[in-house]
Amino acid sequence: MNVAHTPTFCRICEPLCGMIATVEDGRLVALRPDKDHPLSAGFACQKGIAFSEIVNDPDRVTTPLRRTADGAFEPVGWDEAMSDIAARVADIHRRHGAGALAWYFGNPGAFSYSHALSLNMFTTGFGRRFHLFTAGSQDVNNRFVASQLLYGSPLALPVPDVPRTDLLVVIGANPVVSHGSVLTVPRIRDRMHDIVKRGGRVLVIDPRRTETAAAFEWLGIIPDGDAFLLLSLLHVMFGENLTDRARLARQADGVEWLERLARPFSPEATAERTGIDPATVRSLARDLVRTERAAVYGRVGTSIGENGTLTTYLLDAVNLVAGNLDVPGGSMFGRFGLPAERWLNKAAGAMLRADYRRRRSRIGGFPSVLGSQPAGVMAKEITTPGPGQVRALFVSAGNPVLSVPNGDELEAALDSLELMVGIDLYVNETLAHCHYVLPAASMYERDDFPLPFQVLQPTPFRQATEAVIPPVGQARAEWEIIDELTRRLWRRTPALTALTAARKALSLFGIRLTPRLLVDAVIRLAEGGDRFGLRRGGLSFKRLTSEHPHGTVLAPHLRDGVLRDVVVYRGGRVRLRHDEIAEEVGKLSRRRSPDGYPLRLIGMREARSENSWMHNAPLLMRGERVQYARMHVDDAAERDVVDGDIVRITSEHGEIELPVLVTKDIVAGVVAVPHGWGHKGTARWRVANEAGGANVNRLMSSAPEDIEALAGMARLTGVPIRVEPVGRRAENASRS
Ligand SMILES: Nc1nc2c(c(=O)[nH]1)N[C@H]1C(S)=C(S)[C@@H](COP(=O)(O)OP(=O)(O)OC[C@H]3O[C@@H](n4cnc5c(=O)[nH]c(N)nc54)[C@H](O)[C@@H]3O)O[C@H]1N2
Ligand SMILES: Nc1nc2c(c(=O)[nH]1)N[C@H]1C(S)=C(S)[C@@H](COP(=O)(O)OP(=O)(O)OC[C@H]3O[C@@H](n4cnc5c(=O)[nH]c(N)nc54)[C@H](O)[C@@H]3O)O[C@H]1N2
Ligand code: SF4
Ligand SMILES: [Mo]
Repeated sequence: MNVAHTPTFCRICEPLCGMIATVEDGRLVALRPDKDHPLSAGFACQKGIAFSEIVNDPDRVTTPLRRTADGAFEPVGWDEAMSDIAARVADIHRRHGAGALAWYFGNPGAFSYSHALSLNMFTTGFGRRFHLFTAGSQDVNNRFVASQLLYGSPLALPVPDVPRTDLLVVIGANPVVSHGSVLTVPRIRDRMHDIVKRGGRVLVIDPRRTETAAAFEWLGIIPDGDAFLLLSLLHVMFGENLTDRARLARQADGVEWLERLARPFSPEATAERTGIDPATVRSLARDLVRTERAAVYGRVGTSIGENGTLTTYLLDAVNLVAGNLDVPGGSMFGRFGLPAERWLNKAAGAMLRADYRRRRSRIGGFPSVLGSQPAGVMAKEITTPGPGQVRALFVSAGNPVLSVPNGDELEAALDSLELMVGIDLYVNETLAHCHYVLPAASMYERDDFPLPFQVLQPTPFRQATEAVIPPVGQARAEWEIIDELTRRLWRRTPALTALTAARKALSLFGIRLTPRLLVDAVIRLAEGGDRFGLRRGGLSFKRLTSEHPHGTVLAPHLRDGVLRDVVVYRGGRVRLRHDEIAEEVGKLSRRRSPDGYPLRLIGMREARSENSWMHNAPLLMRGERVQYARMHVDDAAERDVVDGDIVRITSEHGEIELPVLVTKDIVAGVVAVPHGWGHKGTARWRVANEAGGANVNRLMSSAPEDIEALAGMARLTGVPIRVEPVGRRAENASRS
């Protein structure tokens, strides 16, 4: 038997932990944490280790599948599938134009440079009318829009300097479970404990006493109260004259405007909206300014509320005003270190800003964020007649039926499509509606370089990997599928024709225009790269995999004082004043609380789930895991509910039933329910289907007026609900 132990890295979530893959005769049989990885240093979580079960899952799709008349799937050859798909796309395009075509790009797609780059070229080829939807409108798109407003580019993303900070304020994130997001810090839990060990603090502001809050300090907050809290922090920093005004004037324009904006929001005035004692807010404001190295960090919890772009803007504003932006231990910017990076940022920023202003979604008129539209309106884009109505939809690496608001509406809409094609490891709840399901190579079956995460690392680090095993069955990497589709459709648009011509021209010189060629160029031109031979011993994709299989640290820390390079506005100064922001602040006082829904729903992530897609791995489902709704003891007592009882949770938009766990570790009036459950995919997702549970997003609204205006983000937290008991559960509740 041929056995190899190959260093590589996990790409389920953002720390990208180093892994050793045990490969026997071309089969991935085990994964273990890589002790020689400079940063993850022998850490991997349960999901990462269980991934060999996903690779070898008997329920996995390993041949192309075609839906038959009776709704079942039958295997079909690649060529037959691709020629029918291409013919049908061509036909729909000829009859209705590019506005009839759409693609939903899910979360795991962001972890594959080749998938992301090839899709980008493909959709660009079809022009501005092509509909691109991504998981970003349920996750992070307001982070991009806040950056665009403040720094002039959606790609300027600040990260907390976790290795050096002495006060980390975590708002609406749970890194002990999530392992960090829009922030690549392997072993983040240990790194946070280091802060405390060196005499610092980690304060977690969250409606639930999360696993992170329990390990550090917890400050409870009323869901969606963050904008009020952050405005109050600014109010105190300005009002008590804590800020270094000379420094602020050097870094930003519009400081007086921001000061006026925050003036009405004293901690006393906002206490009712945050549930936080004014004295606590005042002392936090002072600490943030007076602690030499302090940073405020927010994530999903601050993004998916009613005014997430405003909240995200305010997180950065607090860091700026406290003197914590672009300084060691504060909120810092990573860079690729490309030649002329400032110029490239400027060009990209200007292009994306223009796209944001010009390109609007047909339904709801939402601006385009990195070329995408809100997935919340995808169902209506499919069902609303007129030019631009979606008739053909591709879904790669996504499960929007479970991940976007109002999955029922989306499911019904999917059945009206002329063509639906999925590219995935599984036939999930969404792909069950496809005409064709194409088998994707998993992360260990493709080469990789984590392109978007390079600038999100407080410790600049590079690692690349070749495929560890060949694709299982007939699976293919997404870029190859997209490449093949392009080859079959190249006469459709001038841009695709040009792409194909460029490809042919290069092939004359023996060069294949692939995503690999592009990413290799980025590695070689970026910091530490070989600059195509100009820098001896520098990095390339090849050199990374052959000479640094465990990865290599480029520098111990990020450089500070780079604001002028990162901000693409004239003078490199942060721009605080925006009418859009003032409008969002105006909306805060007009928030609606419907009668009859006294409680607020929030989400939570679980250590052994990854959104909707790892519930078929037996290792992760051990101990009969159950999806629970967690509610406060007082709220439970009031409704005569005890542990294990089944309750009905009703919002204005839908209802679900779940067993309850009663807890003191949540702010009273709040109920927490994890998303990604409620599986009912095809018979293939056997373990997941048996796990039961409910799709919490049935409670969420997909009405355009409920979608956040500036970034098209779904509202998935702070949703008004009521809870009533419907029955006792026979067996004892087991904690998941
Ligand atoms: N184990 C595991 N890890 C994951 C994932 C997973 O599903 N499972 N998913 C991955 C993905 S796709 C992402 S984007 C990241 C997300 O990474 P995180 O954002 O760190 O993870 P969440 O658990 O979503 O954290 C959001 C927190 O916000 C809190 N919250 C909810 N509403 C509010 C509010 O109004 N205000 C405040 N202050 N807090 C609020 C919630 O209680 C929760 O603790 O995690 C990634 N990692
Ligand atoms: N209520 C509520 N809803 C939420 C959230 C929340 O906090 N609360 N979080 C939101 C967030 S942050 C996110 S990111 C979204 C996620 O939403 P989606 O991205 O729509 O869904 P996932 O559940 O991540 O499904 C990923 C799919 O990709 C497949 N897959 C895995 N690896 C690969 C691969 O290499 N190639 C291909 N082609 N397929 C692959 C999996 O089998 C799975 O079917 O959910 C969002 N929805
Ligand atoms: S924390 Fe777990 S899932 Fe995330 S990268 Fe590391 S091993 Fe993979
Ligand atoms: Mo996400």
